[in-house]
Amino acid sequence: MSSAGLPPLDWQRVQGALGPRRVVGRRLVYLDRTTSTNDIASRLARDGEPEGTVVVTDEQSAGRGRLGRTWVAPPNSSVLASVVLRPVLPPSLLAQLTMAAAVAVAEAVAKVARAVTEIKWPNDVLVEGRKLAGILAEAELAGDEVVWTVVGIGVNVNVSVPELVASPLRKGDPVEGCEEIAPLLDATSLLEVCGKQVSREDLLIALLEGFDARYRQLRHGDAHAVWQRWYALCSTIGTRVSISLTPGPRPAVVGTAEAVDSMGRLGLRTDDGQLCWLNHGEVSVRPAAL
Ligand code: BT5
Repeated sequence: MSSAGLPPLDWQRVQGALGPRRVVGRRLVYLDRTTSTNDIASRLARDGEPEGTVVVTDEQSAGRGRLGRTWVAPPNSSVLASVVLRPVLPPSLLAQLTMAAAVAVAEAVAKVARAVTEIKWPNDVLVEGRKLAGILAEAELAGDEVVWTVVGIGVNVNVSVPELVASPLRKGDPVEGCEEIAPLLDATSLLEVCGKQVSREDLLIALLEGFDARYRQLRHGDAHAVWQRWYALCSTIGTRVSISLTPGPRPAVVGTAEAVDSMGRLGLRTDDGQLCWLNHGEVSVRPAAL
């Protein structure tokens, strides 16, 4: 099982399958190679791009995760997409977009690959505890308003774990690169899960259709429906977790994840009985020993 020799994305097929009466996927911008789809989508958004445009690529030279981390994907192996949105939401509710995207990934994977996924707070989609997909939302704010937001989604499709581990990490940053290899050993892909290649086009079409439906729910004031579906898929609630507050060498907070509210904050019951509300921008989560 290898990603060598995989064909480029048939983006015309994706474009043709997306009907005109939608928001997400209204326009598709395909690049065979780029730095990061989030970079391109942010630049388009800054230049006034209407919402719904999706930037997709087959290869990123500087794919990003949160907190300056790297996202790796061998060429032609993955779904790498960023959606420009202009939501009428206060910045405190931006996590709802990440939730909508995570639900769309989970449902697209169920539909196209018949695989059961779970969501790890705040933004990972896992299969049997292994990371299949990640979401990176970035936004420009003006005071209390969101000017634009870009929701970047990466899904490991036709790639094996050894190939992910062997993928070049960010150039010129070997120390951070090494620290980022260990989590890749806990990654998975649809190739690994299904034992055969999965159509990236079918997955991307289902993903964009699902994201469009969820985004419409948010626009029509039905954030509760998105949150409810997300909550049902989330495997973090009820588990013991260790949360490191980053950046900086502050000690981890350990407790039981008790709830996630509509702002996407995790309610952590610490061992002294206090309930702390943690914002997803500040933490990384690991399972904790009992
Ligand atoms: C994420 O960050 O999970 C968000 C990833 C978003 C990637 C998409 S791809 C399209 C768009 N353009 C971009 O440049 N980014 C978005 P975070 O939770 O910080 O996870 C990053 C960590 O996951 C890294 O430190 C690695 O350890 C690990 N990782 C990197 N690549 C991975 C992969 N392909 N599969 C699983 N884990 C990976």
